[in-house]
Amino acid sequence: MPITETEKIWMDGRLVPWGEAKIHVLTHGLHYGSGVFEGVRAYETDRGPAIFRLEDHINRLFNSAKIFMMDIPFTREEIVEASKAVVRENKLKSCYMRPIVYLGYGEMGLNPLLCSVSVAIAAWPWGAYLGDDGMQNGIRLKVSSWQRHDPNALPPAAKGTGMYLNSSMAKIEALKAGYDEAILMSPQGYVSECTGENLFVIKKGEILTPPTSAGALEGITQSSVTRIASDLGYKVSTENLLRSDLYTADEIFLCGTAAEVVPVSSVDDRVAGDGKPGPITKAIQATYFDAIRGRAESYKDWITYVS
Ligand code: PPE
Repeated sequence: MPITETEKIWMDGRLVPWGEAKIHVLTHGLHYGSGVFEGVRAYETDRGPAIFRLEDHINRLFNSAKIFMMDIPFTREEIVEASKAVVRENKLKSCYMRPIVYLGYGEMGLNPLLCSVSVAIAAWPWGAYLGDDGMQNGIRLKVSSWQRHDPNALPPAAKGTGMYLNSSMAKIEALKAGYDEAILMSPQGYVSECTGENLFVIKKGEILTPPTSAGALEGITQSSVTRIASDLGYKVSTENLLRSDLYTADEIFLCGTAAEVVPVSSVDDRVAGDGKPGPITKAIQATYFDAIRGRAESYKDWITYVS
């Protein structure tokens, strides 16, 4: 999806013009994928723009950095304030935000402990990640021939930049085969997640989602959906799922910050339910859209106004 340029990007403590937010080609993070990042969204509310679950994203960013032993040279509060400033200073009503922590220029080689740690936060307007049609009518998924990495190869709880080559391989395969998105399985044979989204399966009114031990990121949207679904009266469980569970589900949807909540119409050409977004998916989607825009009183604790 193309990026729409905005005015300023926060880099290591100051706002710089978009075109000047540059790094050296010998930056460690470019060579070894040694970075961690977040995807965050801000939405227009009746009290101005608000960032959805900002503190949770920044906490996960710090956890990701801790896993890879990167010392972020700013406090959580400073990163939270910088995130708000990026939305405010770019006068954005709604946007996608990309905080990234990466090992910088100056050291080469596989010992990352000597490297400098840099932080940047960019924001730009971004539409429906998997398309407006997919959001309305559902998308077609394919189980990938690429596996999600084993938790002892790369930790799924960390959102590491280099880890995403795995997702990109699966995405390429799915798109080339004419599908919209891929599902990755764990090396143990359980359903993990999609390339940039968590997955939910609905069977006989019960809502199921795979655990981190199956290679899934601890999704913030996944946790929002879990709370929303429970509040709507559904039973939600984190459970290992088999490939066949995808084929016999009544409803399937995926979720993530970029993607939001997206219905699935089929998996490997096995139609989910009647192929149209199901009633539980639609109810969760509608509540999620209210929550992110600050329209649901019970989820106001999830939003941070930028001014
Ligand atoms: N799994 C993966 C692998 C993943 O990348 C994401 C977010 C999720 C699950 C959902 O997590 P959460 O956003 O906390 O609900 N993917 C981000 C990046 C997408 C991209 O780079 O493109 C995102 O949604 O911002």
